[in-house]
Amino acid sequence: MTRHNSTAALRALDAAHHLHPFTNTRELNAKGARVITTADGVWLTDSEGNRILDGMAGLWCTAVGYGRDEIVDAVAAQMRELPFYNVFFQTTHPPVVELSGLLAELTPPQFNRFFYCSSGSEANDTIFRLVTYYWQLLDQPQRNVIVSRRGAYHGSTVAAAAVGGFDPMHAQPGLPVGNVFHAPRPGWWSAGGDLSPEEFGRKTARETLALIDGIGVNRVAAFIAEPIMGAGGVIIPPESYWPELWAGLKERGVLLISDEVICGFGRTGNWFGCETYGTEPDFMTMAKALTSGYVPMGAVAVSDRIADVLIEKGDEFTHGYTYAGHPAAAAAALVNLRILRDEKLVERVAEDIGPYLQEKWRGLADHPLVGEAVMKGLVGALQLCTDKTARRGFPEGVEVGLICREHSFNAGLVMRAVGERMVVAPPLVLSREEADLLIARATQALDRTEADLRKTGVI
Ligand code: PXG
Repeated sequence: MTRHNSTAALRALDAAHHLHPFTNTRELNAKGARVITTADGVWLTDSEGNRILDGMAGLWCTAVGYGRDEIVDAVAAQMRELPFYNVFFQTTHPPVVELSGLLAELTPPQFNRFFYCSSGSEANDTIFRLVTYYWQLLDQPQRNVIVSRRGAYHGSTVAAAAVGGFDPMHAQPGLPVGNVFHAPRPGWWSAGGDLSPEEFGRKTARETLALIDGIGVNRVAAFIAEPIMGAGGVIIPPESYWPELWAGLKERGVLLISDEVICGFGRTGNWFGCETYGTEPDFMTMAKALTSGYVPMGAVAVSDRIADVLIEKGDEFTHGYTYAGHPAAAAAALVNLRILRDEKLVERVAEDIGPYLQEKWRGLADHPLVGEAVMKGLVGALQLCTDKTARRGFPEGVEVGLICREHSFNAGLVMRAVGERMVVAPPLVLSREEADLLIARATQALDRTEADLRKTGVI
């Protein structure tokens, strides 16, 4: 067993020397970070010995759950055999070769070539460079605009942050957002007004196509979107949205980048979210559940029609990362994907644990604080509100999501707060008993949040 310093000592050292991502350091240091020490299955243990059900799969990553010795052993064996070698300068190595072959089998038929990196952000940066290079090779260099969506998260590197539609990131100086346009997102709760979700889905798709037409189709290189927006609050689009949008993109010859960093590898009940919604993207961004987060890895899936142009017309693609296709990461990905395939975890999301949790999750809509309770596959959200019929949120300054998140943690469940939405994306190995516990603990968190809000007179 690993020995640790005391929680207080770890917190003090962390506060003194560690700058955390997406964190207000002053606030964090005033209270001290939660220290997670071990994990197994869907369970985390903190430095005080508390067992917490991980409703967020790490950070949308650990599809196969924690403690899979098969992955650990494969990584250890790989590191003994070949801990590192690069894939530049006309070299390769067995794990990355095998991984590429397996990805070609598991991804939709148009994908047979893969470019590697270490994160979703790097994968998106790679795609942006590939997209503009592709149009340049086709003698259309003016096609360099990327259309994204408001509220989208596509990563934190400079290009990925610029393309994302996350306002607080754009408010920080220095992002070159010039060639990016943001379309509306299909979040019915906040923007649907009097329309039915289906009408609203179609309307949002048409607005997106109108934005593209306004920019000029001959200037638009690609449209990027997640099948289901994840970090933006688990925005599950109305069923009408993707068919309408996909038909319009195809008609206009605008490339589709499906950011599958969260939706990929079973999360929505198919291997990829684009399969759930019937689109045929030209690129897929992959990371997170590619290795279940055991070792960092990202990848870009490049469709045949793009790859054929790059290979036949292009010269050297002057782009690459030292750790592209890292042997240990590739070994982790290989075993992780085989677990997903051989244990039929994707089918399990579609046919068993997905429907089971969805039904119970939707029942949370009866709670006085919950306006909508939505879930597709194993990714869901609760919209917190003060008035369900008027779809009204909370007064300025009431951080209801953060209050609920704290109660959730204290009840032994990790839920993520996105504004007034509570989101979950548990490991795909979640059992029915654990699903029941997830619902019981989410209910407890909602009850305690409601009690707090009543005490302070907010509701
Ligand atoms: N695309 C999508 C759709 C993502 O969700 C990235 C790209 C970037 O991946 P990397 O590996 O560079 O982080 C992401 C990442 C959250 C949260 O709080 C979500 C992400 C990252 C950090 C926090 O929900 N998603």
